[in-house]
Amino acid sequence: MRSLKRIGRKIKTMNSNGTVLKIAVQKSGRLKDDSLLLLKEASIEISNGNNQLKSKSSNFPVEIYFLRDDDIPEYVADQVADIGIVGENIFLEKGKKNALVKRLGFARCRLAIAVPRNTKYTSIKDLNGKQVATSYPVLLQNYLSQNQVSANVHVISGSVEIAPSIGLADAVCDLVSSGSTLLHNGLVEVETILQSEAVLIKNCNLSEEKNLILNQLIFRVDAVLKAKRSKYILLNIPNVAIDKITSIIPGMTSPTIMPLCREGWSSLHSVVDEDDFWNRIDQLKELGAEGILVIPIEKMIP
Ligand code: PRT
Ligand code: ZN
Repeated sequence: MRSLKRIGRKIKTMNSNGTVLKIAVQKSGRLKDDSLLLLKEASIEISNGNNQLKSKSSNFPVEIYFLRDDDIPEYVADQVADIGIVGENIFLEKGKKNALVKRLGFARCRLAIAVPRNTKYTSIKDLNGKQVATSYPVLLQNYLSQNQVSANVHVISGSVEIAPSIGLADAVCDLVSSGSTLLHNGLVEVETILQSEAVLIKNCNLSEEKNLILNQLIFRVDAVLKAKRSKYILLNIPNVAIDKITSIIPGMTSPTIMPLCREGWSSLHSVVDEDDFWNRIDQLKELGAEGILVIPIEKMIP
């Protein structure tokens, strides 16, 4: 691994030159709180007063710019900001020459086509010659073209879901998370164009100094995201099952095993992935594990 100490020393030197990485974050809306929380969990302190446009971290060489999410890709492309946190939907729709650095696991949603409940819909071909309202004309048009469908795309900036009921469109293409907005407007989802979540994007021409700061930021973000996906687990196991249980929950390197006062039993500590957590717990119980404790992890550094 490239020496983090060396990177840290280099950043300190650069910091004395005043190099800071400029991060664009949504000013208000669905992405803002989780974006700032992620930075906080990465131990980056930021003061965020009301109506503040810019804020400098007191303990890491970054400056935060609070902007509308739609503008972030352009500001990053123009190097007003060096990196930004936006929905993948906006990153792809805006089509700027930025790079996707990392998926961040929050603000999950999908871009979907929906039609009125009473519409007979069998396939995307049914949209030939129809009007589709959306705030995502680029992504919609790409999808229609890929499917050789020729529809009229109506660009609307908000409340897309009411377009069919006021006679403005036959279908909509909008973001969906719980699906309740579509339901309330008598629409049903028929096509998924994109699965989206918040992403970290960067300008492709960052200086070496800025890339070094970015690498350290990514290192911290990785530790936070990995910890969120994992749980620390403590359990009592019969010694005869140690080998089998170790193969089920191998942990980061290998589990810690300590003898219990109870003859023939040990305590085992390990780390499990959130995704297949319950499946593994069932297997552990079948092998005789008892007294299972599960603890959240704050940071995980391999
Ligand atoms: O003011 P600014 O331009 O910065 O913000 P905005 O109002 O354009 O965006 P905002 O805050 O609403 O959303 C920011 C990002 O959050 C989006 O670009 C997506 O990446 C992500 N996201 C996640 C969502 C949703 N979920 C979502 N459900 N963005 C919008 N919605 C809307 C959707 O447009 C529809 O109106 O919520 C409604 C559907 O929600 P459900 O739960 O009823 O399905
Ligand atoms: Zn927006």
